[in-house]
Amino acid sequence: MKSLKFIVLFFAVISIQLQAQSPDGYDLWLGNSAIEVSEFEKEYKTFTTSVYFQSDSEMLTVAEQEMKNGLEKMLGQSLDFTKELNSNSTLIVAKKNALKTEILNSISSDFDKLGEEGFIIKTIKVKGRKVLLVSANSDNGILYGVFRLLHLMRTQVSLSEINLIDAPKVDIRMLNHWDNLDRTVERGYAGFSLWNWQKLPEYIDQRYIDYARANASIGINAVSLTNVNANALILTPMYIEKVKALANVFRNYGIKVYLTARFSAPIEIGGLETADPLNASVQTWWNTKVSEIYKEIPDFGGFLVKANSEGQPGPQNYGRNHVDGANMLATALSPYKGNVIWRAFVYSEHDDTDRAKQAYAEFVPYDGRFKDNVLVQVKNGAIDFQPREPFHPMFGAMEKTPLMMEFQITQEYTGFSTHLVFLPKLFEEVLDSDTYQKGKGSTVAKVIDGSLHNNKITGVAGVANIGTDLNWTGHPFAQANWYGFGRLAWDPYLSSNTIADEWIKATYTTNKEFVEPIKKMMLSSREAVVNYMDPLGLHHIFDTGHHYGPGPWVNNLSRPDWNPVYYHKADTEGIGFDRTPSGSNATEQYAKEIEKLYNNPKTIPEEYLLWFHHLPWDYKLKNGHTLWDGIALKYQEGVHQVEAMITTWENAKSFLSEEEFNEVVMLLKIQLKEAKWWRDACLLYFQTFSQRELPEGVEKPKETLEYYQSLKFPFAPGIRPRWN
Ligand code: GCW
Repeated sequence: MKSLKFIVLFFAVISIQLQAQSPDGYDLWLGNSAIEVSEFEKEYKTFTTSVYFQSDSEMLTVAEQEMKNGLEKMLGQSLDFTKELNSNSTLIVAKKNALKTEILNSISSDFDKLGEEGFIIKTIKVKGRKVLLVSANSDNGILYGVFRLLHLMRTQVSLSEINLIDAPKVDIRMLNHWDNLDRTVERGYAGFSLWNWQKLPEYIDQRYIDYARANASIGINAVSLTNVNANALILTPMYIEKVKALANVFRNYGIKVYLTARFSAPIEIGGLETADPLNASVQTWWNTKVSEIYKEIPDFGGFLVKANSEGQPGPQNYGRNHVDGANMLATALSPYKGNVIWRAFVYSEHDDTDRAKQAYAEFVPYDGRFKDNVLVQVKNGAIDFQPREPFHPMFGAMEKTPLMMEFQITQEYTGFSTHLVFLPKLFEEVLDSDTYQKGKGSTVAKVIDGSLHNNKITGVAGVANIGTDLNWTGHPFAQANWYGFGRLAWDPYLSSNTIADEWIKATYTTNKEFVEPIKKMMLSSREAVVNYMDPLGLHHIFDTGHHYGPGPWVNNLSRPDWNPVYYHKADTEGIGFDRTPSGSNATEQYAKEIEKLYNNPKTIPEEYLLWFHHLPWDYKLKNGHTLWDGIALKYQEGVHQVEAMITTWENAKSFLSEEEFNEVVMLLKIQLKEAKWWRDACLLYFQTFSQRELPEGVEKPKETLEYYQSLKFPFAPGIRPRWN
């Protein structure tokens, strides 16, 4: 008997060690390796001597399992969870309604702050003994509390005096997958789509469960499964059954499923002759379709719609407008409390005004006309997910419409999944921007969380960077972008510094010697990509179609606003897009305070300079350099920043397994090569206009401009497939 015990123990230890060493990244930030020599290990063990977990629902059973697995792996011992809450309990995980009065008395007012999804983690005294309590008003809150507690232990935070109350500030915290039914992913760089439509509904891949766990651990509570360049087939019964199978998995993790609705679906799969939103039979078709969906998926979230944008069908095909289209779908969804998320990413081939102005011009007049269950989803900037964009002026202009933020987590314009770019830094910059809509302090975060305008419903969406790659995101550090997105959707006031800190500690180690330099590297990585791709407000100068690499020279596309030359406007005089009153006057879409600041090249923050101004090559920057020299030096700085990232990573080697270390080294080397490629190609091209030498300190390009222009990448990943 004794020897059997020994063998079991021996294998348990081995498996803990393997877990700790598993470097493939599949565990994300949830790797529950045995806690390294931790000053809190004793404390955690004391708190887990007798655990009571209220598990009287499916969701709570899932949460209990998560907790048990996590604790056992971290503490390296098996734990007994008691069925009864008793006087020996050291850790109590239970909803408010299951707590005894003596406990409730000490915390009852806290529950008012929790809403439907918040939780409390608090050490309380029961009869002179310390007890750790995780509580909430709902199952959902408990689930989030469990994940947070495990995170706190994983990142070695003392629990002995903990008093944490946390609740999400945003209602819909959503991933948008741009996944096609053939499993390709538009702008996806991490393999194929997770959704194995052919094997669904019967075959439930473990990945679906682990994906849901990861999302729940950071508070993501909604996913749109399909590409916004939509295929109507997803709304047919065969696919609804498959979607139902996924929804059944996700439900226990508090996640609602949304689908993208192709506006012309009534024609394509319904046999109607029109999709006119004001046509009664079209409305009836959608009503019926929605009721079919809710019959199978009672908590279905609703539709995400890209309409009359980049060739997608929409209400304008019938002389109607966005309000008509969105409200028609909202009418169908509202009996079930479903939502319409209507995208504002529109710019028209028939409109030759500045593309940056078009969404605002089209949507702002509709403020107040959308139904209550419509949210308008706006990209963070007015062009398209560039490494840096000023915040979208719509965020300061629609008081009566819930505006949902759309960030891009997948790195379409920031180096695919080969570049280490920590995007929460970008997200934070946008959320912290002041719209001045209701005076100073009217930040985008306050628009998004509804506090500025008292919105009844709020949301944040991120275009997912997840696929079938073993580590989910391609680049191990791209996991931090998924993580950080979720954290910011939960609390748009979190700092990127805090997020990086949490992620590094949960993913690698809590050792300061590792955490501090790696954090510094992550936090500077976003500025690096801006510098080596789009310094000083340059934008949209990537190559055609696949968007891989530089293409500032491209000028032959059918629509002017698809050509990079439209955006940089380089000529022998200078460079930049004049969006002041002497140009397109896009600045007038911002509040007066910003307009004034931005109209003047001397007062605009220089990171936006060429976004709003066309300036001579000899224009003097704040640091005394001419514009030409300044651009060149920024490109060079970006390259140096990547070199510094490599050094940082090399110095961290002793904390990493061979595999973990090498994987990132190889990726950083590609990043360096591509940073140089961007620098050289852009500078050689712009030099044909500036006619000036490269300043001292900027490396001479190794190739000619013609060489860079000749590069072709017909098989670059993430390329747009045929849409229908
Ligand atoms: O940036 C562009 C992308 C398209 C995408 C579009 C959008 C889904 O290049 O691939 O289409 O934005 O956001 O609709």
